[in-house]
Amino acid sequence: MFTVYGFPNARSSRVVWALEEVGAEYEYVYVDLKAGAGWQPGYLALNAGGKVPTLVDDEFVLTESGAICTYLGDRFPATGLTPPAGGQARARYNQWCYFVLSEMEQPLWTIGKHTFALSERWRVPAVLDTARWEFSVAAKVLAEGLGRREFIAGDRFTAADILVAHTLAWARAFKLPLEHDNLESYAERLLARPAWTRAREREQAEARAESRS
Ligand SMILES: N[C@@H](CCC(=O)N[C@@H](CS)C(=O)NCC(=O)O)C(=O)O
Repeated sequence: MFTVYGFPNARSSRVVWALEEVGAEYEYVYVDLKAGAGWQPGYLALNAGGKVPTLVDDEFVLTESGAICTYLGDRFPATGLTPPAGGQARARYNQWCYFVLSEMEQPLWTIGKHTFALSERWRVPAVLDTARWEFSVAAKVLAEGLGRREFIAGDRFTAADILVAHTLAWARAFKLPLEHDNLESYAERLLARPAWTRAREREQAEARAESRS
């Protein structure tokens, strides 16, 4: 049985999406980041950064959303969520996972941190234009890499699509233009997947349940 620790609209949504795609049963533990639940000693013992997501698979504890999505794909090989390790398809999959987390998510999250996530005393508005430009450069690389294909890392849906589409969903939420028609239609298509809808509903329902208790 898997347990995922999360908070709605955070990077835990990627993991819940992956769990829904592979059809795994899982328990969801709501970590109220706004109330400082990430910094409680019990949670810090699982995730030293006090962040979500964390996945627990029996005794095995794993952090980092990209690593968790890849782990889930490898645990359920028949789903094809990750290409088999050792081949070129897996190398291509890795390429896009690393690209989206280092080149796209970073400028985006810089914008997020310096507009709403950090407390006001740590915000530096002067970085925003640079971060927007960096995001636009990365979006061009992604658009060229995607071309007319349906999925980012080959001819089938993989966890790389989860990481990319979730990042594009954040960009839309931050009102950043994706600037490329193929990225717009990719985001539209991927974010219409039933597993993504179920993941969002599950996280919202868990948060509502927690606020009532
Ligand atoms: N690189 C980590 C980043 C995790 C992360 O920053 N999570 C945010 C929510 S999206 C968080 O928990 N923030 C709480 C905090 O920084 O105190 C991953 O991808 O899992």
